[in-house]
Amino acid sequence: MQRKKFKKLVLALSLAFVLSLFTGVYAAFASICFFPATNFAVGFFPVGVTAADFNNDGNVDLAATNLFSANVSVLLGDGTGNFGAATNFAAGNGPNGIVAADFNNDGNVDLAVTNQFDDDISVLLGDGTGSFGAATDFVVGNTPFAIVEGDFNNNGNVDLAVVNVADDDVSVLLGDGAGNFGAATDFTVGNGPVGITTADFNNNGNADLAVTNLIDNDVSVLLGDGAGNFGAATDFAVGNGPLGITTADFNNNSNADLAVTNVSDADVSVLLGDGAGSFGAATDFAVGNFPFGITAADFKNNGNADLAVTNLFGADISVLLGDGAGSFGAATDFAVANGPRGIVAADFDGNSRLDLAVANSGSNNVSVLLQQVYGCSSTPAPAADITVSNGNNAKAVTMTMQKKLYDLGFNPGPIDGIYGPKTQKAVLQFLKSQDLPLKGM
Ligand SMILES: [Ca+2]
Ligand SMILES: [Ca+2]
Ligand SMILES: [Ca+2]
Ligand SMILES: [Ca+2]
Repeated sequence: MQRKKFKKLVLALSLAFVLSLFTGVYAAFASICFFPATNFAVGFFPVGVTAADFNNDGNVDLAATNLFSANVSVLLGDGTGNFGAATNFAAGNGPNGIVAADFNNDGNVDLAVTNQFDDDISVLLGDGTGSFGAATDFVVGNTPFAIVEGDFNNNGNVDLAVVNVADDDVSVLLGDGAGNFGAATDFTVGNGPVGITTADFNNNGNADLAVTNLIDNDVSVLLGDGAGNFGAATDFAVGNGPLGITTADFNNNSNADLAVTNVSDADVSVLLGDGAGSFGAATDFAVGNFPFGITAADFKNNGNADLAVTNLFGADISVLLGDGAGSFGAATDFAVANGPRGIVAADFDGNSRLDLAVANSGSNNVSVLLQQVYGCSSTPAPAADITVSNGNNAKAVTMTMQKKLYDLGFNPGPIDGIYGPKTQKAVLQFLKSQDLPLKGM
């Protein structure tokens, strides 16, 4: 009897505690904050960055291309947002774009980088311990810049597509699933292609390509035929100096959309897709000085895709929260180091909130920015007065808590008002993610 009473009390206290934290979270929901950047040294002039688990320990790792040291730096994550010292693996001359995927279907993540000064790409096969074999190079066009991976011929093997700045085309290389790639097939785009992304823009099950043309101030969209070929480019106007490009569904209508950084306009152009391969007129959203890299991710875990942009001359990044209708709120800027270019979103500290990593070309390091779950407060909000002492409203309160846990990405089991093992587990995971004491639970 005593024990039962004690358990009830503990539950009541726990509920009050957890709900007060949620109050704090929701009060700050309209904003986003990251803890100050932690910088990790890499090679000379890092430009590209990608994230994946290279040593199969469940923690997200980083890889960055060092343009002037002809190598790739790999930093293994410890799952708390920290990274070990960089290990460097040789690539070609001028490694720039980088992509991580499993090219030889052995379950270990591999890397491919564009060698801007060699007119080829280097493929480095991962061994699953965080190490990589010697690079194998495959010829592409003149001055390859950005790179994407996808299955362009629908055979289950990862393929690659690269923009060649000096050739005004895209090289597509089909993978054999054993780590090798066939000869490049080139597809014409606009003038000065620098950025590339892939999605199924016409909803026919075949991957398509979209490319930023820096000189033409537009985006070329090439529809894939599912056999590794692409149709003629259709161009869509954006702002001045389009460079970075990413894709996501910004208005939640299941059609892939595009977002592009315009370096000369200090803004981002968003183009909403019609699901048939066409796009509406660009809507522009202001960001920082010389916006370069861009990534789309749902930072708020609210189902709406957001954007994060590196501002090359601003030494900062701009984050724009999406409203799920294709529009974005005002940019919030976060300091990084000098010359930020590549950017990638991933959950580095395992709290189900997406963080960011940025390659700082002028500082020879990578900035890691961990997202604050409490919005812009570094400490939890003070406890709110929520009373569940009599048990009268415990069910409703528990249901509210379960729903909020669910919304935040923790699985509380059925939202039924019953504080069962699954709900308790979710509460514990939530508390742990906040570095909060588990005493009394
Ligand atoms: Ca790892
Ligand atoms: Ca592999
Ligand atoms: Ca398609
Ligand atoms: Ca859409």
